[in-house]
Parts: sequence; structure tokens; C-alpha cells
Amino acid sequence: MPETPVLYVLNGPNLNLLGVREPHIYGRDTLADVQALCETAAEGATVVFRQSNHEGELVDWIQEARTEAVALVINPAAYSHTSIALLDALKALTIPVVECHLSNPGAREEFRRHSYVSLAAAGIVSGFGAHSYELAVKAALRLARERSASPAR
Ligand code: CA2
Repeated sequence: MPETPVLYVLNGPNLNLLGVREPHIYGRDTLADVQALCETAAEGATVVFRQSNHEGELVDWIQEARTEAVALVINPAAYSHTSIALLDALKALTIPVVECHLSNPGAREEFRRHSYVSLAAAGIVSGFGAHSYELAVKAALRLARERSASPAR
């Protein structure tokens, strides 16, 4: 592991509205609040925290993480359920990927019960509101540490 590891936390469409609308589903924390929680949970690792409403921009950032990050946390939002482009970009990574959701999509509408992104994720944290991100950050950094201690041959 580098002395100051870098963790990417990427957020998909409409998550910029967090805390502003639908607090009964997604809670009252804003995306800035979530970023602060991630930075605290990262315990000294550098967190690159970004949100985009555009699929291609998320693909570009995932590709960037290949060389810049030790691990990646992603809440792909609605793209979880639709995007083969995100899946392909994530499958090209060798760093650990953790999928993260505020709500529990498995307990919601049928169309949210399938995630393409899950096919490329080491694990999924969902249903705990902003706390999902703290758990996901910890899990991603732990996986990165484990892999650097015994790299795959
Ligand atoms: O629970 C999650 O984190 C989701 O990824 C959120 C997505 C949804 O499409 C996924 O099924 C589950 C929606 C993000 C939209 O976020 C908003 C936040 C506040 C107000 C409106 C939308």
C-alpha cells in the first residue's frame, strides 16, 4: 500500500439531490455530509469523492481509478440497474470495488432488484442510509490492505 492510499468514492445520477428531496427514502444527509463521513471513515487515506449525472463521465472516472486508486466505492444510483458500460469499466479494474446504496434496493420495486454493477463488486453495502458509505469505505480499504499484503500471482 502507498503511504497515503487514495480511495475513489463515485456517485451516480440524482445523488446531488440528497437531503433536498425524498428524505423518507434517502435520509436527510446531503452529499456533502456523506463526503465528510467518508473522509472520517477513511482514517487518513485520501478520498476522491465525486458525483455525476452522466454515464460517460462515471466511466472516465472509473478508468482513472485504475491507475490512481487502491480501491473504489461506487453508488451507481439508477445506473446500477441499467448500465453495462459501468459494468465493463469496473471489470477492467484490478483494485477492489464495493457497491454502496443508501436504501435497500432488494426491498423496493422489482426493477431495482437487479444490479449489473454487482457482477464486478467484491461486496455490497445497502440499506443503512449514509452509514452504508462508512461501512463501504472501511471494507474497501481493508480489501486493499489485504491485497497489498498478499498480492495475487
Ligand atoms: O439507495 C440508493 O443509494 C440508490 O442507489 C439510489 C438511487 C436508486 O435509483 C437506486 O435504486 C438505489 C436513486 C438516487 C436518487 O437520489 C435522490 C436523492 C434525493 C432525492 C431524489 C433522488
